[in-house]
Amino acid sequence: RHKFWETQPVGQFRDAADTSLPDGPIEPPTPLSEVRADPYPLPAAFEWLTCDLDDDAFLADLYSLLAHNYVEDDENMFRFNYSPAFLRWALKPPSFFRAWHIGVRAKESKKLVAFISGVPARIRARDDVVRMAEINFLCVHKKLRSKRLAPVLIREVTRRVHQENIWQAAYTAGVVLPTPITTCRYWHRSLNPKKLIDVGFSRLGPRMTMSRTVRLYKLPDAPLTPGFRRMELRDVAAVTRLLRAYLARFVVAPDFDEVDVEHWLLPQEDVVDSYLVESPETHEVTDFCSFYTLPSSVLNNANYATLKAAYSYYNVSTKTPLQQLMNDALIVAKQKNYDVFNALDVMENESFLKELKFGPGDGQLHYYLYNYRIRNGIKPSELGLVLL
Ligand code: YNC
Ligand code: MG
Repeated sequence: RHKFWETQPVGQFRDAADTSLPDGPIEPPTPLSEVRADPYPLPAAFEWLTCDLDDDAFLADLYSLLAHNYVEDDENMFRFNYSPAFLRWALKPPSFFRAWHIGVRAKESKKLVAFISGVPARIRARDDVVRMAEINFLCVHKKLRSKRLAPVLIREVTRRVHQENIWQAAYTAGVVLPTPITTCRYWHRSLNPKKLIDVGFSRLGPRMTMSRTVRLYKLPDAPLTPGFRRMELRDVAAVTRLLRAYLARFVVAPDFDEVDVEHWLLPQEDVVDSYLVESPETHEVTDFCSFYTLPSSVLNNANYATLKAAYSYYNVSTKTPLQQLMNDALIVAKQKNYDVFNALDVMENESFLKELKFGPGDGQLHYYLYNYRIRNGIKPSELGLVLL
């Protein structure tokens, strides 16, 4: 039973067998004049806060709320530790709406106790390019859990998205809700196996010694593909062309233009890294790979406080085989001192995961669309969308 989700325009489990329901929007837009004008009520001790990510004091409060209360693994050994610079990048893309950065604070202490955010995106489902909100960073302080605050946050962000005449959204969650469009798995490639074993992220394989394990995951010191280099501002047009042509192959994918690519893919230290292959002969950009930086706090370990993790983002191969390109991505991540490189089984990632010594993780990541039905769902390999 989902008391809240059963009231929302999302694919309902009970409709799964109904073949008469068409793909596309579940409900039509309502006239803007009918969108509720006032914020939803909060319990009396709390108030809404429209956040200013340019204010370093607010950003520090948001960082700290998430660092202490955001997503943990099933065994509560690790917690995501999004950096302040990452949060600014994730929440301020081109044409972002400040009203979609929504905090809840205690009236008396002014302490930030909950948060939810949306950012605008154009997402294509089959041949329908839809303006959507990408919803992320839903967080309620541990001391306020199970009091039905999350549905209030979700309704409030929905109201503010509707005020911009946007009626669809995309989001991911580790929990099962009505109804995933697809369910993905994370795969992990050890870069620093000794530390990963020490903190309990991975275990020494059967009949493996530490020195054999270190040797197994060893990588060359520098990328192998001639012409492999960091992406620069001058590459935005070429990368946009490569990426648009590639993402057209997937059933659900973002519709990126050059402005989006400059924001989401131009490298920013310890936030997002992008590399490409420029042909040494023709100077044509033929291949592209990228990853974002999301450390995890290591809870309760005497030796280490954080794991430095790289997450595979968008990759396009036209000349360099994808496996060779991703091997170079692993090499630069190792050079930059990441402990682990993670990738979902989306797009064509399955084609390199096993060969490059990624191992399957235990958590699943479910992808959802709000007010948009895709009747039989899609396979992870049909998904061209990576949310942060
Ligand atoms: C979740 N992750 O099922 P029912 S992901 C959505 N996403 O409702 P309460 C969730 N809904 O089942 P708590 C959810 N987790 O009764 C729970 N729910 O219908 C639903 N964790 O609310 C749940 N961050 O306040 C139930 O639960 C109802 O106090 C229960 O709060 C939940 O960012 C939460 O994992 C997640 O901070 C805030 O546990 C809290 O437990 C927490 O009693 C750690 O809520 C951090 C964490 C979630 C990360 C993410 C994506 C969120 C998407 C939200 C949905 C967006 C819909 C589209 C809106 C725009 C539409 C337009 C147009
Ligand atoms: Mg609650």
